[in-house]
Amino acid sequence: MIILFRIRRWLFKYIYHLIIILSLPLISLFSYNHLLNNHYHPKLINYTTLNQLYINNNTLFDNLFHSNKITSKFPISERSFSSLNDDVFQYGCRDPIMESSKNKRLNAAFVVLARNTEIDGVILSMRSLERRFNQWFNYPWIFLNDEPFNDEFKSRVEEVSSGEINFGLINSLNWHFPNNLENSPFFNEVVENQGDRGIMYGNMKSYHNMCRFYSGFFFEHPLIKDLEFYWRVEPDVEFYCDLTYDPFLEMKKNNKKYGFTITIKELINTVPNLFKLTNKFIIENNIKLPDTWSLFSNNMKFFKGENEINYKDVKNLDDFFRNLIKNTKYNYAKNVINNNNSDNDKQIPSKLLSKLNKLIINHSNSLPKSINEKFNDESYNLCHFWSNFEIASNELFTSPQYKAYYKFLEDSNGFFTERWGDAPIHSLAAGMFLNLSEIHYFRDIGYKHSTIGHCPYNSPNQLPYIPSDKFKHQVLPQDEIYMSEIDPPIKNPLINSNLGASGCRCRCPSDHREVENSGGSCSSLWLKLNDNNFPNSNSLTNHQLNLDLIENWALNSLMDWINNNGNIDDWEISQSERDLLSKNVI
Ligand SMILES: Nc1nc2c(ncn2[C@@H]2O[C@H](COP(=O)(O)OP(=O)(O)OP(=O)(O)O)[C@@H](O)[C@H]2O)c(=O)[nH]1
Ligand SMILES: *[C@@H]1O[C@H](CO)[C@@H](O)[C@H](O)[C@H]1NC(C)=O
Ligand SMILES: *[C@@H]1O[C@H](CO)[C@@H](O)[C@H](O)[C@H]1NC(C)=O
Ligand SMILES: *[C@@H]1O[C@H](CO)[C@@H](O)[C@H](O)[C@H]1NC(C)=O
Ligand SMILES: *[C@@H]1O[C@H](CO)[C@@H](O)[C@H](O)[C@H]1NC(C)=O
Ligand SMILES: *[C@@H]1O[C@H](CO)[C@@H](O)[C@H](O)[C@H]1NC(C)=O
Ligand SMILES: [Mg+2]
Repeated sequence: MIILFRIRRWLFKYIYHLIIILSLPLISLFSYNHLLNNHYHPKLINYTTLNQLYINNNTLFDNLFHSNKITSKFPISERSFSSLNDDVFQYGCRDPIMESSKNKRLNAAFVVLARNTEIDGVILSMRSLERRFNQWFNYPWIFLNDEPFNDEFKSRVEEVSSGEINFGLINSLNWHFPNNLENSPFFNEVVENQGDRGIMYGNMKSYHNMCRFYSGFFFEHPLIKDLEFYWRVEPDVEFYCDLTYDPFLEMKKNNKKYGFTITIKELINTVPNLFKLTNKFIIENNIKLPDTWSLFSNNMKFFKGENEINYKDVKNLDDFFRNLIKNTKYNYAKNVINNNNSDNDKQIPSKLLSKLNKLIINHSNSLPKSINEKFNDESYNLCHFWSNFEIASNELFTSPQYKAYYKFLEDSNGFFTERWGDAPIHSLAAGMFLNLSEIHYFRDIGYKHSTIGHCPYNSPNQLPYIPSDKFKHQVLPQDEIYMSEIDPPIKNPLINSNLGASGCRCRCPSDHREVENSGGSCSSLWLKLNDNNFPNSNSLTNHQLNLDLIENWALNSLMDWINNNGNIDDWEISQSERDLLSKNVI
């Protein structure tokens, strides 16, 4: 049974990562470079044109931001993320020995939830993090488990850590669902059923326990509850760059409450009702949403009309008109076919009829999945911060508002009837309770979990590596040799200023595929929302589009076209008509 679970789990994981990798765009920056040299190189591009990205005309912001020309010329990984809201704390290296002697450690620690069996993975993560950061800063490690840690686990982590070590047992009440639930046939059936439906980790009871624990309880554990900040670490993760300053200290100085390195889209079948419920919570508690909310929601408030759901992915005016044309053809087909009864005097030519039927089939295939139903004119865009790396303020989660949110979710039973990850829950909480400037993208931290990774370009500002006296040198000699050679720092100052190259002594794997450039990434949305010129949310929601009126106008225009023997495929909305519509209604 266990083996079966493992295989299934492995398969889900494999497929999931395959999907994300396949969605990497074709712009491969590294396609031939890595054959010549094992280092990671950015392509040399004339970045002067990047200045054109700075836009003063708000109405055009999305048009320009999403224009294919710009995105294909400048992959997300080659853009600077610096803005008034957020920027990396350090471009390149500081002297970590000086940093750690000059500043006192904060009340902060690493938090690792793990099983005894995962000791090898835990050691790999610890070696990497000790070598890259903690040898100079000596923050404590806290290990949590639902069972007592064995002696092997305890002694092996001791060999690697330069900081204090603490082991904590998780209260069974916080790990397990309430007894009457967890042992009920209903519980077992819905959990088993998630496996049958192919939901990743859906039928693993322990995975549900883990996600629920990380959503509702870890921050209250006696070893955690008094920490100011924590850094969450998982087994088998790797860090690609040296971190030569204290991230907790910088978070505090800059009033940051939540830090991430990777933001991607969640699998929808794990969270079909999470967003709807969250919206209900927002309404019931009258929560005033900060700018961060836009990072997680498809807002359809702009489009008012019967078919507004069909416009949920519209990003700009061109997109809007493309959708309008598609939907008008569909509306026309639907009308014609519904009226095709015997006493209709006009017979529809069979060729047109089959075309219309195809249109209808195509349309229903492209309809948004009903699983992600909209609520309050919004739906979840599935973005979330990957919580396997998290540097955050514990206060965010011990706050009464977060606790109320957790209780609301717990009462809905979604932690077992669905397979909510703690990542989307932490993220939606950040979306409700933090503004964008309180969130930090640790873009300078190179990080890999499973097959997904982020690795920054090296800044010109490099310093030699000097190990600390406290370093326990548990890194394998060949790894130390590998790390001693760093990726060539960006030399061209023109490139440097636009690229935001921030890495300190990074060495990215030669086959590294940057998650920022993948289709499943939410980095571009983060970049857009944080742009200094991004219009504030009020100016976006004050306008509404009367879709019914526009669709009706378009349908009449199409019918005129066809009555004048126009071919349905050729029907377009002319520029002057577009201008008219934009002027009158938008
Ligand atoms: N003690 C304990 N820890 C667990 C259990 N299940 C998961 N964890 C830990 O919870 C964290 C997340 O679990 P993972 O299995 O890595 O989940 P994931 O990161 O979504 O999936 P992977 O892609 O397999 O890494 C890891 O630190 C695990 O060690 C459990 O049953 N007991
Ligand atoms: C980069 O492009 C700008 C504008 O097109 C041009 O003026 C400049 O000479 C170019 N720089 C280089 C190094 O090619
Ligand atoms: C913004 O763009 C629109 C459309 O191109 C243009 O009509 C308008 O004058 C521009 N406004 C400003 C302030 O540049
Ligand atoms: C429309 O009517 C014609 C003639 O009665 C019939 O052959 C055809 O199958 C009908 N099409 C639909 C979609 O009902
Ligand atoms: C339906 O979709 C297919 C594949 O995307 C496309 O080739 C075809 O032209 C579409 N048909 C119509 C009538 O839109
Ligand atoms: C974000 O929140 C902090 C803390 O509440 C506040 O000090 C800051 O002014 C806010 N910034 C914006 C842009 O709203
Ligand atoms: Mg993991």
